[in-house]
Amino acid sequence: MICSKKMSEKAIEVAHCQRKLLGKSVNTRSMGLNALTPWLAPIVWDGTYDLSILDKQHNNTRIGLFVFAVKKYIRFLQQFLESAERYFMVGHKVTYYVFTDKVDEVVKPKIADGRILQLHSVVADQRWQDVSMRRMEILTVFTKKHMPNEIDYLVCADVDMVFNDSVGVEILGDLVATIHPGYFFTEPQHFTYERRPISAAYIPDGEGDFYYMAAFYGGKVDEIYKLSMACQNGIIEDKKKNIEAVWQEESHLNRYLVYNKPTKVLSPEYLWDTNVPYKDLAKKKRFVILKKIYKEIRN
Ligand code: 5GW
Ligand code: MN
Repeated sequence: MICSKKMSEKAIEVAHCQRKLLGKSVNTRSMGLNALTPWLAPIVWDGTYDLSILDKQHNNTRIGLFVFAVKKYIRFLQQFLESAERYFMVGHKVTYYVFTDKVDEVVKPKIADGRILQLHSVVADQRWQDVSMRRMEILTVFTKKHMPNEIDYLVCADVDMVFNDSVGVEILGDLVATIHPGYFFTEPQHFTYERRPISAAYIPDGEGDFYYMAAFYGGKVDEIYKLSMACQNGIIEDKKKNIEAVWQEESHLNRYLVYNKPTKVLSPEYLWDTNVPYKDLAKKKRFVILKKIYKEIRN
């Protein structure tokens, strides 16, 4: 009798600790280590989900992967697509939306059945800052016009990356963003948000939850339409004032996500940087940032 009472007390205590782990941490620096955000969105880590259940739920789901490869970044495209064929949404219906200024130079990888490669021509902006911002403009057009009939969810990715482990339907949600691996343990007041009130990307001190990286985010097509419109409008407003947000479209993305909380947050497993010092943080390094040789790539 006494023994079983003790046992149940122990069980209650353990359950309480587990809930604490899931809930809001008092220490904002380690908030990303949780499995839930304070607004009850899951933070996706390996081991927090059962993929066989999710795969069945997404039996008929159509997924788009949006990627830009203009100018010298076209050199990353082949490896990007080949790694996506190995690891990205394997067994599901996938459409690649590739935007490049040199459609003829694209080396098409072998694409599995049920997967489609769309190549689109896009102008190459002179300034690199404009290249990454141009993605938002193209996103507004495609999420409005073409994608609603073709796919259910869209995932947007940088091309200077490689898939290195499975990335599946566990990442799908209405609005999904990934924690920047470099700001994982950073206090919110030190996030590199746009801090000038004159910019449309402005985030006041005291607001904001995570610093998200613009290299991997996604959601339902209509949600990405709303997101890209908001970011694009912000970029245009700033241009009219002759200013540019500190991290271009990433600043506008972060602003949007402060006031439109993502319904799912991806842990740094989904944006791994081999320069990050705490190597054991991510069991799986699913989508890895390639080191750039700046002199070669920047122009
Ligand atoms: C080139 C030089 C400097 C910055 C960006 C570019 C560039 C980016 C380009 O010449 N061509 C191009 O297609 N991009 C696209 O924008 C790629 O999809 C790239 O992954 C994305 C964001 O630019 P990144 O990867 O240089 O940005 P960070 O934040 O990863 O350094
Ligand atoms: Mn990048």
